[in-house]
Amino acid sequence: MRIDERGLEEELYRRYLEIRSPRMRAILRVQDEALSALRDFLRGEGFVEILAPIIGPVTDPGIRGAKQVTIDYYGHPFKVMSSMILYKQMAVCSLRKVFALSPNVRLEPPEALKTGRHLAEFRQLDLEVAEATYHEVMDLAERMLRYVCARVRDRCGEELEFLGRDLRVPAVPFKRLSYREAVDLLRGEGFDIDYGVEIPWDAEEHLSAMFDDPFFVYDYPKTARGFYDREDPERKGILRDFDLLYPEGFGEAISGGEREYEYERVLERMRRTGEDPRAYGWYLEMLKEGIVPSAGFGIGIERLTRYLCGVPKIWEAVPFPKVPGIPSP
Ligand code: ASN
Repeated sequence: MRIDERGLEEELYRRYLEIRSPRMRAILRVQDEALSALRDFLRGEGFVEILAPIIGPVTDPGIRGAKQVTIDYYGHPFKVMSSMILYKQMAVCSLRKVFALSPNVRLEPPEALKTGRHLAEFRQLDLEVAEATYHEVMDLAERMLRYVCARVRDRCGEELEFLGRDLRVPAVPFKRLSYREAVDLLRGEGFDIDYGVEIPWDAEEHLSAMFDDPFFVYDYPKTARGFYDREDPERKGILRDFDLLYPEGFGEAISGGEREYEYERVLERMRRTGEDPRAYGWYLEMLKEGIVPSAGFGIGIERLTRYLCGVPKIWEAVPFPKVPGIPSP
């Protein structure tokens, strides 16, 4: 390891000392306002907040190369939630519009440290809407983000000034690029990306830096995402899903989509993504009973804080960051 890398590791390990700094105080005040704004906005839209499980027999497998954490639960291998997607699909059968703010653990490869936007432990606000389309939840996401930016700008003027952040309140609707359009744009910028693969981190950052306001990328290819994102019945191989990207190089903010909800289709998708259906006993049982079609998304809280505050690295937006590869407290 090079000296500067060791220096960074040391610094990241000791980030907890930052909690008393005026800078971290300002960041946490902005985050507090953002959390209140998210909750107020969603309650105003008729959502009910639920509390998500933290462990379970299976968790979200669609985590793009990150590893799940397994614990011993009375002799049964249990997973720490990488997202509560499987549970929110069930919760909407009862409450129609739900959200939950919960911690997720994803052991990203140590190289993910370089992106400055990956944490191994983070918090996500997950929401789900019964019988919605992916374009409807994109409408919701843009109104929500605009509301949060406006509230923070309005109520955290002092903090933003201290942080040197000139936060824009984005106009809606946000731009919507199909995955194909996004890949073409990146190819035009010299990135060698094959259609059908996930957009790599560096390319995504570049794409994000090409815009001044948040924007969507939708219709990802089937090969790039988890089994629960719904494949368009009329356009084989294309998912009715999306990401929202922050501008200015901040990168991915949200990912979401419509869900597969029919037992047979889910089994088929699981086979293709290499999931063992036997591990998903309770989930498949519920699908067999019948669940409502739904759409939803998750927004990473630390990334939102980072964007609102305009700080370069994700760990600067977290009081006790767990950064890939660093065993910090
Ligand atoms: N929360 C995301 C969603 O709703 C899934 C994820 O985090 N992988 O689609």
